[in-house]
Amino acid sequence: MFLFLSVGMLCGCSQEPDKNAAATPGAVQAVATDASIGANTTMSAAAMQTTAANAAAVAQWADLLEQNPDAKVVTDADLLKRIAATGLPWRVKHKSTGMEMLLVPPGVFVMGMSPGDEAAEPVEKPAHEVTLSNAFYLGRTEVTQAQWKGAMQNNPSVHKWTDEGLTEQESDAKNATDSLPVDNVTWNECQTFCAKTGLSFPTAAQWEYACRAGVRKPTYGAIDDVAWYGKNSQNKSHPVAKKGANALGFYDMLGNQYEWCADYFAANYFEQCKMGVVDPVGPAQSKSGDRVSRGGSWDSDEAHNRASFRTMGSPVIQYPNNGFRAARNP
Ligand SMILES: [Ca+2]
Repeated sequence: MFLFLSVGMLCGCSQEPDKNAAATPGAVQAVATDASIGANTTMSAAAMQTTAANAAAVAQWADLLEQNPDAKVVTDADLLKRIAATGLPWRVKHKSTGMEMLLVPPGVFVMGMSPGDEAAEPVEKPAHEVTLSNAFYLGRTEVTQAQWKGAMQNNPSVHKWTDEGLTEQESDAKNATDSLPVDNVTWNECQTFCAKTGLSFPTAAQWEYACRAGVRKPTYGAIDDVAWYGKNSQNKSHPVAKKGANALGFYDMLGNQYEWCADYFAANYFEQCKMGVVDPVGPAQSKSGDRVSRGGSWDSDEAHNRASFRTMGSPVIQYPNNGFRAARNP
């Protein structure tokens, strides 16, 4: 079992920076508060002009599930208002993959270290204001093995366990692992998936905004309630959407699989952003082409399963603890 541990994977501990190296007394930190999160829900005239066209454009690639946000799912009242203000459909089903996607409204948030978060590492500092100008859609769950197989006709995942005691071959034959998140997929392979399906990676800023869903704490709920991580995962990934969702309705933003983002990784990138940034897309390049990965995983400890934690991986290496979540512009 778990042969993957010996075949070149980077486990959570080796993929991630040494958290013991994070103790940097006096490191520059911008103190962020919930009050600093913008609350402007007024749509500009230009935005109103394009909303109808955007809604029509959404119908080209997605089927409508629910037009208006459900207050039982979007539990943050401000975000609920912002979603409604876009005029765009809230919950849709991506036609080519069957993926359920939720609208994330434009807004302003504080990215990086949460106030008082002693686990924050230098790469999470300084916290800084980020404006996201445009609404976007994001997968309600990590990309599943079923969705991957449908688009790619293969399944590189190493996690194929079920509760039914099946062999891997039997499990494949019965599609018993379809609801597990895909893992062991390189950033480049995920890019191919996106190209085939008309989807994209979220930027790291979009990812963190969606993960926080208005929360300026390290996690959006008690860790055991919202995440499969080292202490509760039994050393494996789990079917998506079994833990509690965040205030936008997204599952497993923390834990289960790490999630690739679009951005190149640079350890000091937040220094460049500290005066505030609009629609950041990350540094222009990185040392080895490394890409950002977010959210922690089934094999990482609590300190890595935080909204601001960010790490990186090679775009050509498969990591059994790394999958992704797809995004799409309206
Ligand atoms: Ca995840």
